Amino acid sequence: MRLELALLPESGELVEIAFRKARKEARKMGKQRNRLKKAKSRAIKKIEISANYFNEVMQRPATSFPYLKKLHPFYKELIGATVDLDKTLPAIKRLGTSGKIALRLKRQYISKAKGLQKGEEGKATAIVREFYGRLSSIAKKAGKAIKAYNQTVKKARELPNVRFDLATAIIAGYPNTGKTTILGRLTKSRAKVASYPFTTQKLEIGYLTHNYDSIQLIDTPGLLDRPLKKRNKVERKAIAALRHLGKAIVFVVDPTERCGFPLEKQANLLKDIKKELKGVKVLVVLNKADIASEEEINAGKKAFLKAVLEGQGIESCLEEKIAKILGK
Ligand SMILES: Nc1nc2c(ncn2[C@@H]2O[C@H](COP(=O)(O)OP(=O)(O)O)[C@@H](O)[C@H]2O)c(=O)[nH]1
Ligand SMILES: [Mg+2]
Repeated sequence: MRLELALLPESGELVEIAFRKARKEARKMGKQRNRLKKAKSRAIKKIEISANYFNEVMQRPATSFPYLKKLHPFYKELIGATVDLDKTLPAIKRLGTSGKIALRLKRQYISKAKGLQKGEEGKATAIVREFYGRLSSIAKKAGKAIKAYNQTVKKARELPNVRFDLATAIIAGYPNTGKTTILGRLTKSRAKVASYPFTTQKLEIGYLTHNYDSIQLIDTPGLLDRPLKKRNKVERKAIAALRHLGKAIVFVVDPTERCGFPLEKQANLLKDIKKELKGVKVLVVLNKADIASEEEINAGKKAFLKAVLEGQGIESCLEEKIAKILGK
């Protein structure tokens, strides 16, 4: 399962929270008759609480660092489609350093407060104010790194929940060729929809059991359903990420061309996908065989050698063939 990554407060909000916590803790302190002691201990408390909180927040991203670094290559590439992971990791380091700077300042200002003499009670507030100013400026300088980290977190939270332990085939083909229908038929359940960390694309995921083995089938509407040259950079990166996910492509063809795309176009799309996802195995399915004429089926077989016939009510061996190309 994926870890829930937390967003960091933006720099202004972060110091606001730190100051509020400090004020609250200082108010809780017991009564103190001695004016100097009282002023000193409150100032020290405020400095301590605010700095410690600030540092604790700044170290949080480092805890998620191993998670981000060890992401499955599919996720890494998917996040990488919209966020520069190479910039996120230095940002995390930068935040950790800011936290440490705050701790160093804390020690410095606490000793300033400790050094106050009788008659200097009024200076305690000034010391705290000065410390707060320094903390604000550290936070401000870290603002960019906070934003960079939060952006990565947002993308990581949107990652589709797929399983990497299962043999996986990806369904492709022009719209209306019958991909969703086939997914539903094979997996006998409504596909689970998983969002993508960009645009409106969603993955549709189904599972089938073959000889006690689970197989994951993933439909990628909006990605593998039109020519490569029509896709933007982000989409191309997402397609590249699919390489890490599936060993095989189930390419759905509509030989009746009722989907609105001639066979030639459908064949070109397959060529396109093969070029982009080098090395994946491909199983071509001639769908809608129940309504296709003999002529249409023959044309389909000619355009796609070794294709499997599939259609509503047709005794098909699609499951068997998918399992076979996945080596199951
Ligand atoms: N006759 C027939 N129609 C089909 C078959 N598979 C899908 N369809 C129809 O084709 C249309 C598009 O199907 P859909 O699964 O949504 O295609 P997708 O866009 O590739 O996911 C729908 O109206 C389906 O009912 C099939 O095997 N036989
Ligand atoms: Mg569909």
